[in-house]
Amino acid sequence: MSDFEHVFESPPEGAAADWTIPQDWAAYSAVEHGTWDTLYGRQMKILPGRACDVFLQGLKALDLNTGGIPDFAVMNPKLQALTGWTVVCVPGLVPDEVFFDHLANRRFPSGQFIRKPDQLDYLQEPDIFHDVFGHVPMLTDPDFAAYMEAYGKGGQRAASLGTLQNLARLYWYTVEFGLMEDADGLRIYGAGIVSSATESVFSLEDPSPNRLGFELERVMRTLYRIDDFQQVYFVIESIEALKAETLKDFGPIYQRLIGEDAIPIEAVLPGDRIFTRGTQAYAARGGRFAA
Ligand code: HBI
Ligand code: FE
Repeated sequence: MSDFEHVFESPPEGAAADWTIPQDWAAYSAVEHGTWDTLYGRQMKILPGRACDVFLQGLKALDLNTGGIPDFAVMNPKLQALTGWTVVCVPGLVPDEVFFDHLANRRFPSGQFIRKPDQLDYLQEPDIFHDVFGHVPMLTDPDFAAYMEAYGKGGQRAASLGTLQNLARLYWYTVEFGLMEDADGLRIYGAGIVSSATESVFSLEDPSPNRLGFELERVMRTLYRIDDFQQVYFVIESIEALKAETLKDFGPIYQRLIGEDAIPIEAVLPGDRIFTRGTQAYAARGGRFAA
């Protein structure tokens, strides 16, 4: 059993074998469309100058601000023409192997529901705002599109090798909470950050978290937290460089990782490239949006 309202153990009634459900766009209420507009407007006050160019250009290319929740029948042809990806609806979190199979086939599973008006700032499960606003703009980039497909294929393999936790950390610290260095400084590309008003600012500007150069095996060993702002962000050089890393054979990497201890979240190690050595003051105050 699960605490989350939208998690099921097998496809719920009305879902296909691959867990997809119709978007049923006509059924969203005015309040639900308004929630999208509120969240979209709020992020667009924050993200210029903070989100990376690829994200901002992808958002524009997909035209996700036509009023209310995007209709996938309208959005998907645009995305598919750019990188061959499409977005499908699922009821909520789906089992790992189902998730990986969708990604390996360039289908991004999005929650069908949108958060309630009293959950604008925080919810633990991915809703359509996190999934579409957060993830889909990056999928317009050919290198990022290839990275996500490779992740899906790698997931299928990691599951059979028992190294899923290593791969899940890579996803967490790139796709969800990644930063990138561009000519003007650090920029956000992670979906968990760009879809959060508070973490969009915290991730770049708060003195608390460490900001360290991305190194594949280092990241694969680093623990993470799912319930609060991150204590460490990893900075990639470029999406191309990230893609190149994942085209490596992970087999020998996994072999090395098997004997290694996990790295604590707040650790700064001798080999780390340090952008910011964080004070960790936010976490020390007890976190969870402490003032
Ligand atoms: N399901 N809908 C959905 N979205 C996710 O991001 C997701 C998932 N199932 C599993 C999962 N993520 C992760 O556990 C994998 O990345 C390991
Ligand atoms: Fe996500």
